[in-house]
Amino acid sequence: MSDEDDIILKDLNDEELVAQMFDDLYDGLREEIEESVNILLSRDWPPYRILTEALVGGMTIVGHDFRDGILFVPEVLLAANAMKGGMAILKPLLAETGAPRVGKMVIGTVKGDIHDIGKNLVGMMMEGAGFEVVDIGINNAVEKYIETAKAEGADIIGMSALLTTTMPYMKVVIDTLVAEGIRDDYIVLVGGAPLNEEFGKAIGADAYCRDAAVAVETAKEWMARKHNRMSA
Ligand code: B1M
Repeated sequence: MSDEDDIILKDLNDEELVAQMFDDLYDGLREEIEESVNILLSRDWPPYRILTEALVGGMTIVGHDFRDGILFVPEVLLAANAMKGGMAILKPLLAETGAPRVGKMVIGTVKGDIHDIGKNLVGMMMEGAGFEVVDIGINNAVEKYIETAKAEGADIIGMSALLTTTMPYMKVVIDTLVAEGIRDDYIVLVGGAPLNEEFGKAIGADAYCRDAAVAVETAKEWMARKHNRMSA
């Protein structure tokens, strides 16, 4: 039996447990991550804190080593799978605020891009804040965004891109909305690690959202503006 097998997660203090979660995420150990998330919940950690400090924190380390060629796609997939295990436990808790629906968002990752963890997180947080979320998944062509937004009567179109090669596709979607004369029917929010404020402005999005919490705040702000405009 290895040393790893000897660790009793529930015997670790909070700091040790989060450090262990970073290791377990790195090693793609889904069951251990799920157990640790449940332990932190039982210690009254708010779901959002577990998400940001333990799960996103651990994924950041994975990201650095992926960038530096220490980890490769199969390992990162395992880490992503472990992260999703933790997120699945937190999702209903983040969503159970019982707030009235404040708006509807269609969200998806753009064409050519299969990264979905950040998008899922944004969707979860938006649901938790009372938004209705229609998740169209990954690798979305412009038609999918627009058809879904129309069919669902969405207020917001949210786009995610994690690659420098796929982020320009966001402009294709926005340009198509303009060409169809429906740009002003939707609040367009964009996000993803390689983006920034300047890029968001340059492609004609309403706002760039640095993270899921900012996405929620920005969506609320823009929905309030929309309501004010409509009642003016
Ligand atoms: Co990929 N990958 N990956 N990858 N991957 C990155 C993005 C990379 C930065 C790694 C690196 O080199 N350091 C790099 C991109 C480099 C670049 O373009 N500049 C990269 C690469 C190169 C690739 C491949 C090309 C590798 C290859 O095949 N050679 C390939 C591309 C596949 C494709 O999409 N066509 C690839 C594949 C993969 C996996 C499949 C192995 C896996 C994805 C699994 C999955 O998503 N189901 C993967 C992963 C996991 C990563 C890293 C390690 C982690 C991404 C992540 O989930 N972060 C990533 C490194 C990194 O970002 N540090 C990397 C955690 C997540 C919570 O953060 O997604 O940023 P993030 O989301 C945040 C915010 O950005 C924001 O809020 C979220 C929550 O706070 N946000 C939004 C995101 N979307 C939003 C939408 C909004 C609002 C806010 O709308 C309103």
